[in-house]
Amino acid sequence: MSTATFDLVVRNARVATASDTFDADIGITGGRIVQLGQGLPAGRREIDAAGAFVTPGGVDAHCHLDQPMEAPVRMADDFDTGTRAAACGGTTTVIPFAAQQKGQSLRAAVRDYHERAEGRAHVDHAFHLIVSDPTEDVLKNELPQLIAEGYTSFKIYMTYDDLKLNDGQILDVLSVAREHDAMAMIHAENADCIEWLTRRLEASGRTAPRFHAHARPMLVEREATHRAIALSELVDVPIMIVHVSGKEAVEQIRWARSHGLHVFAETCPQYLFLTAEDLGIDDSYGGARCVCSPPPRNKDNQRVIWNGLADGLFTIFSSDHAPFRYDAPEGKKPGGEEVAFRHIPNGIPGIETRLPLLFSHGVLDGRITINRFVELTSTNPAKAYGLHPRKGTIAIGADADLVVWNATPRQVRNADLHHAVDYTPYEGIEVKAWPALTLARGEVVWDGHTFHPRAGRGQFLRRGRPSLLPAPQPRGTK
Ligand code: DUC
Ligand code: ZN
Ligand code: ZN
Repeated sequence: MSTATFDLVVRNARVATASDTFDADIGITGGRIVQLGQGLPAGRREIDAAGAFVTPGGVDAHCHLDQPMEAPVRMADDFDTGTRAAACGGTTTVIPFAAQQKGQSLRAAVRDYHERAEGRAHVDHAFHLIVSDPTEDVLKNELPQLIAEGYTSFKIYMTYDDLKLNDGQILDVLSVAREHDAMAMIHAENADCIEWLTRRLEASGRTAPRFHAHARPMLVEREATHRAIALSELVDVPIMIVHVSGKEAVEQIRWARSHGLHVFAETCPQYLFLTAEDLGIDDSYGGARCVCSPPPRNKDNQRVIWNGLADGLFTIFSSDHAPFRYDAPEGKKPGGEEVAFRHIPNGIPGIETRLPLLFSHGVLDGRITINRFVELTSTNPAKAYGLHPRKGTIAIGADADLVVWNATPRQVRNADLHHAVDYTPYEGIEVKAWPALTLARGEVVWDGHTFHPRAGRGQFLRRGRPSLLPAPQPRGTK
């Protein structure tokens, strides 16, 4: 009989959490961290981290996997390939979206999404809801029931014809978030301005991918961000503004915070590493690879986003992985055609590169501390969406989701990635580190060279009350 105390010990780790950095061995049993200390007794298995940084597994709280799209468009990644890529980039929990189609019940959308995930995921996962049709039944029954069942967050769109809500509908849905303690995520871009600009661009023949950025200038994001803040103030409920792209939206969020409003904010790698020039400097079609919304801006705005990551403006850093193949009739060339920008599916891949890009260019280049890195990529997403402290930290009782970092310089190459997309927008970018090991509930899923598949090993996570929400007030005190 084995005398080992633990299933696994990760030895000599330089552990970083959102608050501390310390040297420890990590004792793991039954997929959980059961002891932290120096000189721990033997485990059945031992991994020597030899002074390497060990961080909590990433929580990617904004990614799109196998989300139903209008034909012929289809996402390249399902729960198998998407979570495979996540694991190889150090992410051990993903939260994609169960999207309600107009006319569909929320419950049906959730049921359909469970079928898509069932038996396929390599890492743990939860679902945000997308509310696109807030009928009376949705507002009174379905949404409150689903929140009570652990779907404690949902996304609201202010743009996209098939998803957008008007202001009255947004107020209705935010009221449900307030009443039932859910986190409301908001995609803030002004749909009418975008449509008006798009028509004018089309009328003058300006339909190449680069005009996507002209149709969605910062002004449309600034206005919608301001309006989202005002609507949340009216209802008196916290919101999360997602994929913030630059200065004018950041200014709105700073203003809201300075007025005591609970406005959380998310940004993504594309706003640090891409600019509008990546959509093309002429009318060639290749820029379709980087068409996403809001669009990437310019270098000045990249600096504003870096500052917001460093100074606490941003709450979380997500990928907004929205995977479409470039050279494919179901991807960026719908039906095999080079189409006008209006018809290019919005979104870029990034689930595997999110952590290495921020670790290298943020932590190792001295822009943010390693503790802030952990907070942005793991702890705060877990807190914002009701998964903490099971996820998002290295602590006794937490799931043994861990990343051991190497410090080996390399270039990002799509050929090395594990998604099912035929490009990465980050091709050729230098990074100074990459996960040498990813453990998901104590199992090695990535060893720095090889992915260790076990489709279905990822569990669905029923979530609790988002702990970033302010403590509930006794009735009558507000
Ligand atoms: N924008 C979104 O809002 N979602 C998916 C991808 C994108 O570009
Ligand atoms: Zn969005
Ligand atoms: Zn998105």
